[in-house]
Amino acid sequence: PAIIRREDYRAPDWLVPEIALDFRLDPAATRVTARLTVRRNGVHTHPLRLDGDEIAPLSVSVDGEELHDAWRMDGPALVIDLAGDDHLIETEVQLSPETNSKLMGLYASGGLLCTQCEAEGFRRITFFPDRPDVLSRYTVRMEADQAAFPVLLSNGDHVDGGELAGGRHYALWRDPFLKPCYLFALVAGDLAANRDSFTTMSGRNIDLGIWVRSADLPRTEHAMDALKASMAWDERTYGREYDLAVFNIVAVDDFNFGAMENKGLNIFNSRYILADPETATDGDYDAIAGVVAHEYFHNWSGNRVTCRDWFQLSLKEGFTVFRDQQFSADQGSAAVKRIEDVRALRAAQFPEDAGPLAHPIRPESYIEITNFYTATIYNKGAEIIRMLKLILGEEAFRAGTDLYFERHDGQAATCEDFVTAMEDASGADLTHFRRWYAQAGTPRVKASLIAEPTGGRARLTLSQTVPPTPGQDTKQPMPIPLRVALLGAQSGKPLGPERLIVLDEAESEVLFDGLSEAPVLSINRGFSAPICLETDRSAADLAFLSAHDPDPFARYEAMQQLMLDTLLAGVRTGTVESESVVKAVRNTLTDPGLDAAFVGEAVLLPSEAFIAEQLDEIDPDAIAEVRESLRRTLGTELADLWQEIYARNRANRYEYTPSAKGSRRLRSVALGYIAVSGDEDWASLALTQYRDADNMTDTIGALGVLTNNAAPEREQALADFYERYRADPLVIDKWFTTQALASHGDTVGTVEALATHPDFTIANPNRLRSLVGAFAVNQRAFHDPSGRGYRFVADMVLAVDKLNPQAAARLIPSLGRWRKFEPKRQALMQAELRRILDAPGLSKDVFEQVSKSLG
Ligand code: B3K
Ligand code: ZN
Repeated sequence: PAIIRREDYRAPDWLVPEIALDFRLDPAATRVTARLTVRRNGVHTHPLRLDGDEIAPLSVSVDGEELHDAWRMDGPALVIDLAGDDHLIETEVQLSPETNSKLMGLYASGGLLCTQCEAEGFRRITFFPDRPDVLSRYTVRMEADQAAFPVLLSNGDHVDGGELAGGRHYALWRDPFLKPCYLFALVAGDLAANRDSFTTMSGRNIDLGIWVRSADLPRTEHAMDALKASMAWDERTYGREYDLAVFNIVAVDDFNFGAMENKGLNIFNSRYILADPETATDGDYDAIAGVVAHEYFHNWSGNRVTCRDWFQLSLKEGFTVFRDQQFSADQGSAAVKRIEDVRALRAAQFPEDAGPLAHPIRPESYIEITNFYTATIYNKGAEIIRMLKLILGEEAFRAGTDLYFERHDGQAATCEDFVTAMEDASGADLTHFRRWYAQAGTPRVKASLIAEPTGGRARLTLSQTVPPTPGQDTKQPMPIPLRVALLGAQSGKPLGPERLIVLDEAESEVLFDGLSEAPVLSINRGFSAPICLETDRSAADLAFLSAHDPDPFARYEAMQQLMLDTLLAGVRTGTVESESVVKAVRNTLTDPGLDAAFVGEAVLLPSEAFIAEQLDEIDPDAIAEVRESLRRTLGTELADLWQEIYARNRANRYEYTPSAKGSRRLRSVALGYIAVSGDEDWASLALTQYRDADNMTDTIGALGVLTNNAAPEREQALADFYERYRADPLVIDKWFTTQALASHGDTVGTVEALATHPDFTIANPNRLRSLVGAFAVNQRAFHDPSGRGYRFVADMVLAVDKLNPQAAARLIPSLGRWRKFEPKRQALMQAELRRILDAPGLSKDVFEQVSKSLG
């Protein structure tokens, strides 16, 4: 397959200022007529080239005359030779939404017809220059059977509609804003709306609608609250006002991604809309608010200002993730949100950056762009924006975003445009900062503080290296902003104000003086840079920071580092020196100044995968054993405390407040420790929590603990859960996931058996992810020494690839990390990757991921 390169970008030969689409909708045979006004762009003699994918033209006409020989197919594309500069092109195609299993283009989901066009799905609907720098004004007419599809939605404003003969009806929508075709959407179906309204800062009234099956209406309140909060927040924080008169959201059950920011008509995976306390966890509630905000924020960062080409994807995604992170931080505990975001970065992005699929946030080439909707583009992209804000300061950053939106409104922009706007607004020189866009790999920073015995002085030495990544052997130093403070070893108080040190050389030194006591180093506070940090701080220093650092993130981080050092030493030596961890955890559990949500995060051990990341050669069993042993020790040594905390945080009636959420979180963490503490009653405690719970957080918290630990109550609870929720697919997804993530027993066998369960299907991306996606990140089970886990996932990849290549390709990265494992597993993993590569008819998606992984 062809490699697309960033350096090959050329402006489009033809522009399409206007497009009128006419859909005669039918699940088996939909007719699409497209009328394109095309205009030659610049002086050239190139023909008009319209992308297509699995579609064939039924007719082609130019300026009202049907053509028979002036067009040709070049592979999937339609090519028309045109003289002159302005023409009207009309094409007609027929689609079969109900057999579209790729879920790209127009497809059917649970009786609805809906679309997904990003990145290159529009070409599956009609012939068009499917690239984000072609911006058009859209008029969309839809016609369908009125009984089956009473609601007809598209982008922009509803301008006309009515009944037609034969039980049919139509609707006409017009979007006044120019947009790239990836933001086109339509939905047809039997839907009901939760309707509300929002008054913008300039006093305009916006009609809001969240469209779902009518039975699901009661589960849309939380999403609606989040939408209104997002609209107000973007006005306050970025001065961004909504621009159309309507904003609609539709929830669909079959969706490749989380959600999609189509102009004025966001389409969501139903898991990011539907929630009530009985069926959604606190984590689900948070994710819903975050995704609703994210898609809403795209209206400016993505839609009003879009991307010139797909290499600029992080321009909209990194920035928008940053904006949704800020929003969520402002809604609840900023410290806990930061901890969660960093944990997600470390779980998904750091391994990606250290493996065969590493790429800069602005990649240089791709085979299939869908493979680049990655944690790097999204989450590392957000960290880059966060660093910009830190370096420039709050005010200059806002001046920069204002300038960016003003300068590029209605345009398809580049990452370079964003950085230039930041420079122009602030006067800063960001020449070196641009390296963050160009270089892949997580920088490693070493920091060492040497206090002089007398004179109140200390010297901080810093050095950085950026590891080689595919295609980039040598790297230049990055500008790394480090928030640094020194704390007094006796008083625990900061010795002077926090400093922002930007390390932009390979090595550097910073002097501190006027220190009134011996200092302890607190560095990369708030995770000010996305790096791996190595310091020579002792266990005592880390324990001290975990108890005294006024920056909550730094406190959490010190504890994590202490735990990690202990665990890594355990893997090396076979014995776990748990004393300082036990003391530090006790200290955290008994500190009256800390809130429950923070404590719940701080006392969790680093994940097996994160421990693995630190090692040159991974033995998953050794890691699991050492981690389990430290977990058991914490359970037993602090048994009374866990019991007391469990009792103290016993929920009363369900409430969705930060403090009630924190209590639920800490209580489930405590239950987990009680289960490994040797307490005889743990299973009945868990079962009682399971039975008495009035919310899904407590229910699944108990079920998870039961599933992880062998007990007869496990089967009982799992069977009960299934019976109770068998009619609710989103909850049954949790039932699959809980078992796929289990850390005890024969998880491989369980997962193989679940794959034959009548409720399992590879056609629905949520269900596929709930079992196979979850299993592939269960480090111990997936890496079962027999290789069965690898074989299972590879079989799934091959089966799914025939239906939905995007979904199949997402399963590759876990196998792709083979180089990091001990030799036996390496060989087994590589063999499965080869077996996939040898399969006939592989998609571009899977081919790219597998060939790069073996590469
Ligand atoms: N922009 C969409 C991503 C769609 C991905 C399609 N492969 C969702 C989002 O990031 O908001
Ligand atoms: Zn996005």
